[in-house]
Amino acid sequence: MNPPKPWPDPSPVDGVLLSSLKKGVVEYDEVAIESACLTIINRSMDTYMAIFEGLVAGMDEVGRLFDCQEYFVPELLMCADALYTGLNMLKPHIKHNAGGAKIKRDVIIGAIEGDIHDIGKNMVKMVFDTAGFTVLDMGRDTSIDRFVHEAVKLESPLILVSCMMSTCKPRVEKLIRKLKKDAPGAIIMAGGAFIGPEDSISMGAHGGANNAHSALREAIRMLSAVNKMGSISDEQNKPSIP
Ligand code: B12
Repeated sequence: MNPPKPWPDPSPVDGVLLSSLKKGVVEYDEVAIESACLTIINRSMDTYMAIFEGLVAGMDEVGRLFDCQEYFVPELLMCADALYTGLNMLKPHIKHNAGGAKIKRDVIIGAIEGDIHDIGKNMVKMVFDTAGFTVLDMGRDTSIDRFVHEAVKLESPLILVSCMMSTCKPRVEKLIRKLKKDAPGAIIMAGGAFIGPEDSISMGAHGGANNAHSALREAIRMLSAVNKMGSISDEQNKPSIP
């Protein structure tokens, strides 16, 4: 069963606008996206929902078209540009919610060395930003040394590693080993196309998640446990959310 979405079901009119965003990404139609975004903003619609149910849903469809060889890399690049056009318009209108559990809120995030995919990483970043975390974004193709350097400097932050390429997974495992040695107080989560919560844990991380919202929930659960216990034990080191 999918975890509940953090927004109510859209109204029929909202649904039409979400479909326009989705179609705009799939058809890399930046003009259509701009026009739908303007209407969404003018209607004071939930822009957070619009990003996930419209733009990200469109990119999921693009992934499917790539898998069945209807789309190739040039289309992917244009779809990504279209998605970012919408994201840049909608992001400033997201309502922030910094309330909730009293926990340390320093996060570092990056896509692992060799991986230039950054849409998923940026979605995860946005969700943590919106929840009041201070996020240091190291971007894509981030070296192991940079991850470790920032983790040590920030003293036990939450570390989020994004990896979309199966060929980069061994590098994520190497990074996790190094982080556990050099920044032992940090909580580490890995995620991406081929890294679900169980994979992340079997690679040595403390937790993982299949999407940005679950990542936030899981991170808050682990950070709260650390707050209570002082460190995260193997027993707590289990994903609670699919
Ligand atoms: C768009 C895309 C591209 C774009 C990326 C644009 C950009 N700025 O990111 C471009 C065209 C550049 C690209 C390039 C390539 N790509 Co590409 N790409 C994709 C595609 C279609 C969609 C990815 C995406 O953005 N999804 C939408 C976002 C929102 O979802 P997401 O990334 O999965 O993120 C969510 C979760 O995974 C999770 N998450 C993500 N990070 C993290 C981190 C943590 C800590 C947690 C908890 C969760 C989490 O939360 C996110 C939000 O909910 C995927 C297919 C797919 N189905 O994933 C292929 C895919 C990832 N690409 C693939 C490949 C092979 C390539 C290329 C090698 C192609 C080529 N021949 O050149 C190059 C890679 C170059 C490199 N060195 O990295 C393969 C990888 C296969 C594999 N076995 O590794 C895929 C899976 C396609 C496929 N089915 O073959 N790609």
